[in-house]
Amino acid sequence: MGDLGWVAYPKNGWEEIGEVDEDYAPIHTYQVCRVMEQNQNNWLHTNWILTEGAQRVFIELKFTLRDCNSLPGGVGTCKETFNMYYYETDGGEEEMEDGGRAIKESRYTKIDTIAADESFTELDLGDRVMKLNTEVRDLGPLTRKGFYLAFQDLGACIALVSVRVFYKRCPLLVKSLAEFPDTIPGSEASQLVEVVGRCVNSSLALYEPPRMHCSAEGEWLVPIGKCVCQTGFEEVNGSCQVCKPGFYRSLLQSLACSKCPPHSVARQSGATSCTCEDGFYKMDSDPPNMACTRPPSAPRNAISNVNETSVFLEWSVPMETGGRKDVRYNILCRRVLPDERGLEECGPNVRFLPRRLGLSNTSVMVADLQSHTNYSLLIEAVNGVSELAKDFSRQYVSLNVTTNQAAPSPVSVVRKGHAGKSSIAVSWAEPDRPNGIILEYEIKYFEKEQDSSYTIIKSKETEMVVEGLKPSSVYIFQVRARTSAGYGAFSRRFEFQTSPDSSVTATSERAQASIVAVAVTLALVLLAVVAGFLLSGRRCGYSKAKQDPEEEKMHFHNGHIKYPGVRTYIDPLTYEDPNQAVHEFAQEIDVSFISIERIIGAGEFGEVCSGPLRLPGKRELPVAIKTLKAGYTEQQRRDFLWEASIMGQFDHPNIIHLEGVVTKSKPVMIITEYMENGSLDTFLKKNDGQFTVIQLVGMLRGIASGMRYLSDMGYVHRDLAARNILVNSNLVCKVSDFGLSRVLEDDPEAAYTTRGGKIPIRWTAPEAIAYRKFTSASDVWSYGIVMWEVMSYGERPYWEMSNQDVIKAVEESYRLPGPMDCPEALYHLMMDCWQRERSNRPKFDEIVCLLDKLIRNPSSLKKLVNSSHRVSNLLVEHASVEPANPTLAQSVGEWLDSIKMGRYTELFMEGGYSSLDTVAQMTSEDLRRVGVNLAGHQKKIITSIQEMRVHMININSTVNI
Ligand code: ACK
Repeated sequence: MGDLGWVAYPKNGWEEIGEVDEDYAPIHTYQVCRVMEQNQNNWLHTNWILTEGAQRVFIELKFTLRDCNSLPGGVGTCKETFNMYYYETDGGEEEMEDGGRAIKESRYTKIDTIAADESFTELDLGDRVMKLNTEVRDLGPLTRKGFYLAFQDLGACIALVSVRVFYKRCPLLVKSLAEFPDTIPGSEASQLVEVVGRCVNSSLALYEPPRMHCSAEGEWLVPIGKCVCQTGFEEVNGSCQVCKPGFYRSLLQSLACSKCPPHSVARQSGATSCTCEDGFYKMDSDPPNMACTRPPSAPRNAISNVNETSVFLEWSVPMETGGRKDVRYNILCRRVLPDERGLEECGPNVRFLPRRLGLSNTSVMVADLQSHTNYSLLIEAVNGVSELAKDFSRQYVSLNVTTNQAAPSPVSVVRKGHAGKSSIAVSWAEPDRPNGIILEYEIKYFEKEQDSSYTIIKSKETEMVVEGLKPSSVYIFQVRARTSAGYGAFSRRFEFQTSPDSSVTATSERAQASIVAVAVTLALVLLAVVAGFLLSGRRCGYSKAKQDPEEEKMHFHNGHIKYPGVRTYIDPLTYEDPNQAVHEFAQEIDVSFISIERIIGAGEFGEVCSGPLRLPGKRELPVAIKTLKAGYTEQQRRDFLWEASIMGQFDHPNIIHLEGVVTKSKPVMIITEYMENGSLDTFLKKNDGQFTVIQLVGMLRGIASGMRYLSDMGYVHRDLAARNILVNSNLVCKVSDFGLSRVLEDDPEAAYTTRGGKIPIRWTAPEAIAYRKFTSASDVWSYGIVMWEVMSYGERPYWEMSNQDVIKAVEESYRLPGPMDCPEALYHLMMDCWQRERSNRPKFDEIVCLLDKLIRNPSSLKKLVNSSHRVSNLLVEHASVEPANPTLAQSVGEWLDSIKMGRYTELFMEGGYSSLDTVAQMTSEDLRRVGVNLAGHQKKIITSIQEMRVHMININSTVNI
C-alpha cells in the first residue's frame, strides 16, 4: 500500500494513485489515461528485482482498460493495448542514469503486447463494476542477478492494479530415505533438472545413488534408485530401526531383519549376521540364511566284495549328514603287516576308481592290491564344515579284507634279439605284478596280416629263439605269463622282421633304401592313424573285430558303443521336485550381473533378449536371455525351467551352452551363450548361395557331432530341424531347443497326429509318426531333412505339400529330390538317413566319420546330383524300392548300379575287385577294407554277393554237365 517508488517518464504519464475497489477496499494502482492526446509514449519501470538464481520467472498482471468506443468524443488516438519490457543487469539502481528519471528505451527487450480480455465503459464506472483482466507471461533464460520490468503506454486508459513476479522451485523432499534439496528448475519449459539425493537416517544407496528430476513446473518427477537401511537395520515407517536380538539383516537387498537360522544366535541388537552355536559351523560360501551345520556321522552298512586283487566297497549315507548336502567320502587304505607288525599305508601303486578322496557316490573300487594280503580300509564321511570342526573326531567305518590269488599282469615289453632269415630271438621282462610264482610263459606269433593262423610255444625262461620262420617277413609276437592262478593277459603286439634270404640279398641298395622309405612312410602313416584315433577318442565304422582288449570293456548302449566317461542324460522327471532338478544342473545367477540390452525374438514363454553377463572375476560374456513372462502359473514356470534342467547336463561345442538361470528374482530367466547369427533356417535364407560346399558340410558336421554327443548320452531330441539350430559368428552350428519339446507344444511346425501327439511331420521318421517310436535313429531321419534344408539354403521340406500328402508320399517310398548343386555324396547320405528300416540308417557316429572323410577329400564333393534328381516339384523314388538283379550284370560297376550302390564302384576298383569273380569271394571284412562302412550297405551288398554265388554255382554246374 506504500509508495513503491517506481519511476514514470515523462512525469505527466503514469501516476501512482490510491483508490478503492468495488467493495470500497483501498487499492494502490498506477494509472495513465491520455487518450485524447497525440503521440503518447509513457514509460513506467519497476525497481530492480533480484532473480535469486531463477532462470525463468513469471509475471502476472492485473489491470483494467477502457473501451475506446465508449469514450465520448471519438476514438482517434485512443489505444486498447500496452507493452511490457524487461532489462537484465547485474548492477541495480546505480546503473539507471538520471536516477531512472530518463528511460533508455533501447536497452529494454519487449516481452509482449498486452491486450485486455474485457475493457470497461462509462456504464461500468457508473455501476461500480471493475472489469479486471489477468495476464501471465514468462521470461527466460535469465542470466544476470536481476532485472527491471517496464510498461509502455502509447495512448490507452489503463490502471495497473497488481504486478506479481515469481518463479517456481521443487521443494525439499524426503522420499524412500533419500533427501532431495530445494531445487530451481532449468530455463526451458520442457527441461528436467536431474538431482542426486542424499541417503539419510543411516541408510545407503542400493546399486546406484538415488536420483529425481525437477520439472519447469516445480514438480519432482521420475525417481531412479533408492536408499535402503544399512545392514543390521530395517526400514519401519520411513526410518531405519535396529534389528532386535535374535534377528539379523546381512544384505542390503533384503527388506526386513530375519530371524537367525537354526543353530545360530544374535545376542546383541543390530546384528548383521548370526553366530553359530557351539559345535555348529558355517562355510564362507554358505548363504547367510542357511542353518549352521556340523560334520556328518560315520558311513553305515559298509560291505566289501573281493575279486582277486581288487576290492569293491559299498556303504550307505551317514545317519546324520550334519544338515548339509555336500557329504563326501575319503578312503584310507592300509596294509596289515604280517606278525602283528602294525599297518602300512597302501602306497601309490594301488588304484582307486573313480578316486580316493572326495567321493560323492557311496562306492569305490580299490584295485591293484597285493594278492593274499590283509588290508584295513577306512571309509570316512566329511562335509563342507569338517575342516572347520577341528575338535570333531573323524567319523569313519572300517573294513578288514583279504585279497585272493590273481593272475599275473601283462608282460609290458617284448624285445627283439638276433634275427636270422628263418628265426628271431625274443626276450621280455617279468610282469610288473606277477601275483605269485610264474610257472611259464606263452609266446604267440603269426605272420603279419595272417592272424587267422598262429602258433603258440611255451618257455620257462624270459627269452627264446623262434625258428621256422619265412625270410624277409614281418611277424607279430605276443607273450603272457602263467601262475597257479592262471594266465595273465597277452602283451600288446610287437612286430619283428626276419632277415632276407641270401639268394635274394643281391637286391640293390636302391631297393633297400626304398624299403626303408616305405617302412618309414608306413610307420608315419600308422603313427598318424594311431594319433588320429587316440585324439578323436573313437574310430569310424564297425571294425569291432580289431578292437584291443581295453575296447572290449566298452559298454553297449542302444546298439552302439557307449564310450566310458560319457555321462548319461538324466530325465528331470526322475526328480520329485522339479526345482531340485534345475538347481542340480543349472547355476543360479544373480540378476544384477545381467544387463538386458535388446529384444531379439519371441519365445513360447516370453521375450528372448540379449545383453552382457558380467560374473565377478570372469570376462564379460554376451548372452541370450530367455524370459518367463509375468502372470505365469506354477506349471508354466516348471515347463520353462525344464529346458535348463536338460541343457545344463550337456557340455559339447555343438550343443548350446547354458550359463545359468535366474529363479530367485522376477522375471525368471534362462541364460545361454549368445549366437550372433540366430537360427540356421533364417540365416541360410538370408545368405542364399553365399557359402562354399565345404562351409556347408562343416556346418552339417558340427550338427552331426552335437547329435552324436546327445545320442551317446541317451538323449533323443525329437525336434531336430534347422529352425532349432543356432549359428554363431564363426558359423559354428549348435543344437538347441530342449524345451518341453518332447511334447513339441512350442514348435509351430508341430501338427497333431491321429494318435493325438503333436509332431513336426516333415522332419519326423515314419515310425515316430505312426507309433511314436522316437529313437536316435528317428533323430537321424530328421538329420537327413536338416541336411536337405542346409543344402537348399533353408527351403521348406516338401514345399507346400500338405502334411497328409507328405505322410502318404513317404509311406509310398517317395523321398525329397537332391537340392540344386548338391554333391552326390551328400545326397546319398540324406537318402540313407531316410531308409524306411530304421536299423539301416547310419548312426551319428558314422555320419560324422563320413562327413570328415568328405571334408578331407574335397574332390569327393565335386560330382553333383544327377539333374533328374533335381526336379523341385517331384519327389524321387527311394533306392530301396527297386529290386536288385545282380545276376544280369556284366561288370562290377553295372552290378553295383543295379543294387543302387554305384557310388562304391571306384572303391571296389581301387581295392582290386575289378571282376565279378573276385567280388563273389568277398567277405564282410573285405567290404569294410575297401571302405563300405555303413551297416545297411554292407548288408545289401553281401546279400547280393550271396545271390551272385548261387547263380555262379548254377552256371558252373550246367557247364560241367
Ligand atoms: O531366428 P532368431 O534370430 O534366433 O530368432 C529366434 C528368437 O531368439 C526366438 O527364439 C533367437 N535366439 C534364441 N536363442 C538364441 C541365442 N542363444 N543366441 C541368439 N539368438 C537366439 C532365435
